[in-house]
Amino acid sequence: MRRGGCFLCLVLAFVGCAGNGGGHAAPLPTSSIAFVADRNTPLRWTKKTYRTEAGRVQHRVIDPSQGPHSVGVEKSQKCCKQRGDKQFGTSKTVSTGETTRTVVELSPGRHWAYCGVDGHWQGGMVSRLIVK
Ligand SMILES: [Cu+2]
Repeated sequence: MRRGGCFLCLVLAFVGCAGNGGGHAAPLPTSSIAFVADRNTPLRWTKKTYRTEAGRVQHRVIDPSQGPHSVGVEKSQKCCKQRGDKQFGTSKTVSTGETTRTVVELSPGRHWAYCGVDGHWQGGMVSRLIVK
């Protein structure tokens, strides 16, 4: 019963945090980027370079193309996923016609936005992400 009670407390605390009314609610994103998979050229984002402000950045992955995509962000000299590259997480993978949103905390610097689906970043689905 004691364990159950604690579990319920955790659930309530989580629900409390989910609303925007509480002082401990997660801050809203300060900026957002729309990463659109190019519908004309396979394995490309529509922009070679994306720019955003530092802070909590919402990434939207929009997929009007054939095939699944996701977006991962890293800070490194050379993309992608090499030893020592600082990763900022990867979004859910979306299929044609779908959109997904994810929020990451970014500090100023030169980053990469790559598709996390196997073979996609290797095939060139990598763009620059400049954070000011
Ligand atoms: Cu992809």
